[in-house]
Amino acid sequence: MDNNAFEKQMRSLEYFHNLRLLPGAWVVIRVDGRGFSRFTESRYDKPFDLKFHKLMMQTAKALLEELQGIYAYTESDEISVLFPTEWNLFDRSLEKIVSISASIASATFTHAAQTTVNFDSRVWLGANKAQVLDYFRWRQADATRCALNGWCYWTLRKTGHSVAQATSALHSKSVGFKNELLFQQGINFNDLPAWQRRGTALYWEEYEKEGYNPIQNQTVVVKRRRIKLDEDLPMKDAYQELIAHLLNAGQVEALPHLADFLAV
Ligand SMILES: Nc1nc2c(ncn2[C@@H]2O[C@H](COP(=O)(O)OP(=O)(O)OP(=O)(O)O)[C@@H](O)[C@H]2O)c(=O)[nH]1
Ligand SMILES: [Mg+2]
Repeated sequence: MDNNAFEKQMRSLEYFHNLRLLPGAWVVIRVDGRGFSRFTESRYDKPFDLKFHKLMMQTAKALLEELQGIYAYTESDEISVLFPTEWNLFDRSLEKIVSISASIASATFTHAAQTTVNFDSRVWLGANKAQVLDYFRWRQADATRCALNGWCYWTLRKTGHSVAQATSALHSKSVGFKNELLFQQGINFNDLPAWQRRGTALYWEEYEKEGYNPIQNQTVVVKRRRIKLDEDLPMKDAYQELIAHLLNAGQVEALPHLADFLAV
């Protein structure tokens, strides 16, 4: 076999390398911390930890910036990043997108936390805007369900219940039951921080910046982009309206700048 034939044969065994995301589809990449139940157990406050939350936001910011997404949503140990239909990074190669997004997330979190972690990554494809709205509503419902379960579970554990007792006390129980359980311990679920119950969003906004043009010797106003942070997301229909607004490239009302939050 000559060198060319050998090269071709070997390349043909890179079997998945030609896979491309469907042209014209909306793309969401979701990364998720690997084994984070164990990783968070001894390192962070339960059920929620502000330090951990900030690390997740920093990771979401890196993904949004480096991959040029239009919207990122984070809850628990996962981050979803939305890309427009015309997004063409890495020629829409599935292998590249999945591996590089997992790599960006793992490296960013590891560097910021000074502890090695891994993220997995997957791709979701949406045929139209309605499916994209459903996707984010789905992840937000997951955030709410996990927050209620997490608060109940750790409230029971902190009041002397074993793993088995806490697990069985919550098994197949209704939302009403869980809310009441917390209420009996002086916790009103609806008063807990919105980022815990509804997740957090990051997206781009345009702003005007004053600059100086030395050739014309005058002050000019230039448009710049920066990432906004929304930790007080609405729910259900109102949340879908916010996403619909972003899909239509609308402007969202002023919110605190991410850098201000991370500096706290
Ligand atoms: N202590 C603490 N744990 C958190 C926080 N946010 C998320 N977690 C935990 O992260 C875990 C995420 O769950 P999963 O992604 O389903 O489980 P996993 O262990 O990461 O498993 P794989 O994703 O399948 O690798 C849950 O156990 C959460 O309790 C937090 O703020 N504090
Ligand atoms: Mg995980």
